[in-house]
Amino acid sequence: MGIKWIGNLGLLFFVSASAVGQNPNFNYTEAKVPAYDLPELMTLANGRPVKTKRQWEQQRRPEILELFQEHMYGSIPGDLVTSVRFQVIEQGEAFSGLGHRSQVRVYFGEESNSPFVDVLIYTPSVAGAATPCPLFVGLNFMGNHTTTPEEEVLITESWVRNDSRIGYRDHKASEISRGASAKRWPVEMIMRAGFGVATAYYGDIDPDFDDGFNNGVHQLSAASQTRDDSHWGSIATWAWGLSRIMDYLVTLPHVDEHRIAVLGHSRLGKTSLWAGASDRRFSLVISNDSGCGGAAISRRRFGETVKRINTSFPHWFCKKFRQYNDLEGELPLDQHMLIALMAPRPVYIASASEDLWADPRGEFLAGMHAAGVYRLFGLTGLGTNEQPPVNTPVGDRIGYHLREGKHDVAEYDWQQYIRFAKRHYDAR
Ligand code: GTR
Repeated sequence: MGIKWIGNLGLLFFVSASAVGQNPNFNYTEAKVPAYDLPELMTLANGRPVKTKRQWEQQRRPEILELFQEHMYGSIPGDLVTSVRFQVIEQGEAFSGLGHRSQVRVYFGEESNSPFVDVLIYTPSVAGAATPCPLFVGLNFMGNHTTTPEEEVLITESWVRNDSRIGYRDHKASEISRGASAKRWPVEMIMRAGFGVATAYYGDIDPDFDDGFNNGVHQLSAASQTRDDSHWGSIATWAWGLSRIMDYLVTLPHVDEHRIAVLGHSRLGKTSLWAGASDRRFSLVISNDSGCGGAAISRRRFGETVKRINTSFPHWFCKKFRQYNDLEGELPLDQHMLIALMAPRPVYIASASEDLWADPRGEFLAGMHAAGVYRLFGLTGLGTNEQPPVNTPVGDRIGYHLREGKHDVAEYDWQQYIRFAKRHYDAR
């Protein structure tokens, strides 16, 4: 806590926690984390212990998946129309021959006016790159053209958040934002490492505002628009969109369908975790600073809380999740169970030291408490119960690092994801 003297107004006031840019009305002190008991990961609803892979796969895993569907992310409405079709819109050589670029429209439906998501795909043609190649796929926040300087990349016509710094007005994207988030998508570095990368704008799937659930993929389901207590929120729609993108990626001869990793940052890290839990075709799952509703243990009430996230973003989760505002202890689940749903696949959890809002320690602990399931498979999870210091990656089948710095996706993060993915994919 600091004290600030405001010139000759003679006013003294307190500036708390803002040294790290955090909301001062929330807890950032480890000593103030309430005592809590996590729901048992390795005990069936009928009270029996889970002792075999088979019990996990056939009983406990489906139980946990259902808990997350019912109480948190929501379930896919039964009347959702699920057909997809694909159209290649543009392709060519990328980054002076380093790789190949293609832009593909994935339509959610047969009709010409079906909603669609545009997917930008880069695959490497550098010497030594394997064909078919492993690939990272993840959604982006501002449109595909912001992830790259390449001028062929289409500008989204979907709703965007207004932002005068990048010329986003009247919820329309602009040319001046081209490449604005390229630092988060080091495509050249990724391709040099032998990986492909695919991305799509999350707002193509479902615009990120509380809009009564009429647009995006909600048009494909009448039930989705009236929303039962347990029908999906936006995070689940984005995750579903990632699976439809996956439907296309697995058709590509130059991409290895068994080596496709899903990743996401922040709200899109919550999304990559839910996508990985719901769709096991994603063979490796990465959460970058996903925080509350992602990798962080909700019961810790450290930084962002369940009540706060449901209040600021009432459209992200199912309505039932609101019942747990200020009542995290009543949740029949916590986020270590979400991490466990990835097993036995490799999963990576990344935090940043100044990102207290996302509760780095809570993110580490979720990985730690998921280890029991990996042990069933004869695998080591994090392999440690100590959160490591900054810039010191740890872990075996569950990877973790605490990057020094802010809430962001940095080159350092990507270096670790590439290293982790290489280690697991090359071992096959
Ligand atoms: C914040 C939100 C976080 C995180 C972040 C983001 O406002 O509180 O849960 O999702 O947005 O997605 O950038």
